[in-house]
Amino acid sequence: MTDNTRRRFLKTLLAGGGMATLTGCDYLSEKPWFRDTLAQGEKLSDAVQHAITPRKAMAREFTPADISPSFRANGTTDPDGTEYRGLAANGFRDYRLKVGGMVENPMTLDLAAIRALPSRTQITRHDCVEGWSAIGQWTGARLSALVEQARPHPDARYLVFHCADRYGRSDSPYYESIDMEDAHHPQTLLAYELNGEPLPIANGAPLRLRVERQLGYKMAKYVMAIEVVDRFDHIGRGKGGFWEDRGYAWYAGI
Ligand SMILES: Nc1nc2c(c(=O)[nH]1)N[C@H]1C(S)=C(S)[C@@H](COP(=O)(O)O)O[C@H]1N2
Ligand SMILES: [Mo]
Repeated sequence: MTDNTRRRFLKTLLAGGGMATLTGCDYLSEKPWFRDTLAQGEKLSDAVQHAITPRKAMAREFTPADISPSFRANGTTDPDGTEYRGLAANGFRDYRLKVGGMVENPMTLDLAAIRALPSRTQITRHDCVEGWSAIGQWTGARLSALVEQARPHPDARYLVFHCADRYGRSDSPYYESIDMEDAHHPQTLLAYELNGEPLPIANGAPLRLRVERQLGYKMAKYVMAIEVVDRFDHIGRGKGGFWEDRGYAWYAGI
């Protein structure tokens, strides 16, 4: 195949609902010509990126011996809002996670209810876009279990995570979003423990997202509410997340 044919092939996939053809099919990423095309830095749409990345694959997991001596904290490390301060002062006893938007069953859950959900523990590497990584052990509720309880409408597409903090001096709270496929990935957690201890405030207490196959900025800390939506162009500045609104990619696959 010549470069031009390849390019036309990709365009046809994009135009013709090619997602359906590719979904669940990873063979393309194994073809050298296709990898070359990627390496040339072609501007592929998120849809094609998603289709060729084996999204259902598991992120690498590590052993206890690999855990970083200290897990670096980044971004907000101590939210200063009065509501959050009050919750923290009381050991998050009054914390409630709200789950709403396009769901049949809106929910308000305290930490006991979240801890009662099916859980998972995993040792993974966190990669920040700024160029550092840390390995930690995360325990949390499987997001898929929570989503199933909430019963999303059939046309719901994304989960938006609304956080307690305003990063830096921003006038808008931190937020993030992921799609239903990542929400159902077995390693996607609402984590409440780091290295076997309750999640420290610096790392997002009482609850933070782990979406292990993406970069650190996707992993919303201080999650207060989850909104199920079919689009996010009306939230924040419309790009699906605090850093996305400031130029970062929405899909930050690693
Ligand atoms: N609410 C909130 N979540 C956030 C951030 C933030 O500033 N506020 N920073 C993000 C970034 S850039 C990274 S790398 C990770 C850092 O997580 P850590 O503090 O546990 O290392 O949190 C992400 N989630
Ligand atoms: Mo980051």
